Amino acid sequence: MDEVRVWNRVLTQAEIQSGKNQELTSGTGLIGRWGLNENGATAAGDSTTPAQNGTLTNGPVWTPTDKAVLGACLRAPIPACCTTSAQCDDANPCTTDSCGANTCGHSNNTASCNDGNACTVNDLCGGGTCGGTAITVPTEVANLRFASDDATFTWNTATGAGPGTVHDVVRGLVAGLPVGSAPSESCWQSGITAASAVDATTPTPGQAFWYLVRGSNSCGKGTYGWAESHGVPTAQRVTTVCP
Ligand SMILES: [Ca+2]
Ligand SMILES: [Ca+2]
Repeated sequence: MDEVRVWNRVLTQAEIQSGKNQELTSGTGLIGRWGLNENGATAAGDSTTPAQNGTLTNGPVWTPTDKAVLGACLRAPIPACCTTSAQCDDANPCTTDSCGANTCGHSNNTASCNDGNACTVNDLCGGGTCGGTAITVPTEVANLRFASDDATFTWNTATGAGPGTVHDVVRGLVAGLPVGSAPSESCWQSGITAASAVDATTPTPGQAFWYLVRGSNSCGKGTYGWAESHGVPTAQRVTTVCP
């Protein structure tokens, strides 16, 4: 038992709800109130005026964890019953949680969020759930070509890969072909956003460089493409020099 109160008037529903988890030491019409916070002895003090203190008999045990704390419920909360907005947290970032008239409310918001899906981007809240725009693992980069300066090369960025797509460029020596077999291969550029690069390095006489580009995004890493024989794709080119 705690917070015993006697009133000389009928309380409104709103008054009952707002005061049920509070310590009320005084109030209009509150003619007796025993907070039972003494922690021992035999007196139960009345906080109203004039005080009519009580006497405890039969040795009642005072339990600290049962003490009412202002504005907080120490017992398991009654579902949808609250005194603060924090008590209404539904663990859903796409709803804004609030407490009004001791009742929890949840309204949908449009906050940025994370839907936990690496194959969606620009995740946003809508209708109480989090979702994003679907992207795919980048397709093969096409049309790798050199400009007339013999140093600048460009390619068509992978379609459907969405914002945030970057590129890896592998360079190797022609003498070290096929792809994936020679120590002369290196991850020449990694994670570049542009669909172009400039390599001013000149191979030694009698040598030539080859280049491969792949797309990469949060959904996955694209392919370096396939070797071809008479226009027919054969084995996929695999090299592990780029992370
Ligand atoms: Ca929420
Ligand atoms: Ca996502």
